[in-house]
This record gives sequence, structure tokens and C-alpha cells, in this order.
Amino acid sequence: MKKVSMNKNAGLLLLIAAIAIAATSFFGYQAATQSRSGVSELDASGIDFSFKNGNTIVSFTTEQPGFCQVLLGTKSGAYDFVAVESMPEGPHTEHYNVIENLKPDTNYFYRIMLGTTGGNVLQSKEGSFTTSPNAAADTGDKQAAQKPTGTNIALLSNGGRILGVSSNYGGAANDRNWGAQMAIDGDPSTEWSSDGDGNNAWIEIGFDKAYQVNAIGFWTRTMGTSAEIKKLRVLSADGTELGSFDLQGPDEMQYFTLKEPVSTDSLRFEAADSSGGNTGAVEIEVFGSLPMVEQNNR
Ligand SMILES: [Ca+2]
Repeated sequence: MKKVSMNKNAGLLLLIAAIAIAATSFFGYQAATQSRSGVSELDASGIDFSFKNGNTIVSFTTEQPGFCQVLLGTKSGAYDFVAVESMPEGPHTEHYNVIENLKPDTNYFYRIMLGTTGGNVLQSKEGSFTTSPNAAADTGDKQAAQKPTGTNIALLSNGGRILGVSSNYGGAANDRNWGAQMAIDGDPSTEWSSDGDGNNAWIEIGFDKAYQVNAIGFWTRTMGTSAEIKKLRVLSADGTELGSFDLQGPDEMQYFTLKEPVSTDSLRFEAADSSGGNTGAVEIEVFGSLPMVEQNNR
């Protein structure tokens, strides 16, 4: 099951930040309602709600960069829940806030809080939305049926490794949060994110030896309105283009069979079309067999 989340350290920091902002916003809210001072009004645009795998995702854009959280509750003005950001490393204007286990088919009131780097807290007007009738069930299960047989040779624990990458979010090392290695660690809760490479994002994955590669899997990341790869180009080690593949959204791994198997010890994946921004991948898989001669020698 896919979880939109972050590594534990980032999560902890975010939790602390969230609590700090929650405290500020709570008292700020009291101050605003009692004396109408201290808290400026936040104008968030493009507010969008989506429901996946039991998560409620609130995405929107703010004019000023900062960190956001979305306070939620079933009664107007009373907020019991907080949707936190899934990408907290640095102030930003495109926000993607996630909360698990809201009740399905239920009306929630919300208020968006923005903490700016200057220490200002802004809050939006109250809005409301209704959760999906079957929020927990909104998950595809085509993955298992389409998954190729055999070993995923791109997987880190199977000898896969990162040969190169266009960039990692915030300049992170490949083996850190948002680094390229997060795309081959077998963990759906970690993601490689480029640092705003959009359609120019690419990643090269090497295998422990040359294989007859016949299929790939690619699971694009998303930040709601951006960061999603729509079309993927795949090249072999010698630069031969093996095909372009249309991705059908960020919900799950999507598998593709190559027109013909190719002998190669690495693959390069390029974003050919995307919704821009911090494009990247949750997971990338590669399937292949050893050449006949090696199979016979085993
Ligand atoms: Ca991963």
C-alpha cells in the first residue's frame, strides 16, 4: 500500500514544526477572533482535494514561500486534525499536505496555516469539503496482475545502483531523503525527487552484470499539481532508445514490456513529458534474464 510520507527524521522535524505552528495558530486564532489582530489572512489558490489509499491530500499554492499545515475538523471553527506537508525541506509555495484516516463521505471544515521564514503566520478563511465515499478503498490493484515474473535487477538489494541522476531535491546525496537511491530501495514510502528538473529529469540505474532486459516498471512521484512524469523515455547503456511509455498517474507502479529484449548492464530513464517541478520516482523496477551462455554455466 502506498503511503505518502517522508523519512523518520524529516517526519520528526516536521512534527515539531507542525506542533509549533499549531500552537502558534491556535493562539493566533484566539487572538484573531478576540482582538482581530496579529494574524494576516492567507490567500491560497488552486486548492484541491484528492483521496488515495486512505489518505486525504490537500494541495494548493501560496504566494509567499513557507511551511503549511491544514487544520481540519467536522465542526466549523473546531479543528481536531492536522494535514502535514509531505515535502518539508525548505520554504516553498506549492504545498501538498497529507492526512490519513479521515472518515469517508464526511464534511470537514478546514483552515490553511502558513508559517513564513520571517516568522509570520497567515491563515486562510475557513472552507469545507466532503471526503470520498470510499476513501480507504480508493486504491488500484492492477499492480500484482501486471507485474512481470523474475527478479527486479534494479533493486538495491539485488545489486542495482545509481550511476547518475539529473539532480536530487535540495542537493541531497543519492542515499538520503529525496536522493536517487530512494527510487530503487523497494520502499514505496521513499521517493527520488529531482530539484525542479521537470522534463529534464533523468536517472541512470546500473545492474550487477549485463542482462537481457525485457520489462520495466516505473512509479512516478507527484505533488498534486506538479512533479508528475507523464511520459517516460528509456535508453540502454549505449544510448539506444528502447521506447517511450505513457504513465497513467501516480497511484501505483506501471509495468511495460520492451518491444524486444535488449542486452545491457544499465538503463537510463528520462522524463519526456511531465507536470513540471520536482519530478522523480517512488520506485523503478527492471526485469531481465541472464544471457543463455551464463545460464548454461550455472
Ligand atoms: Ca522508494
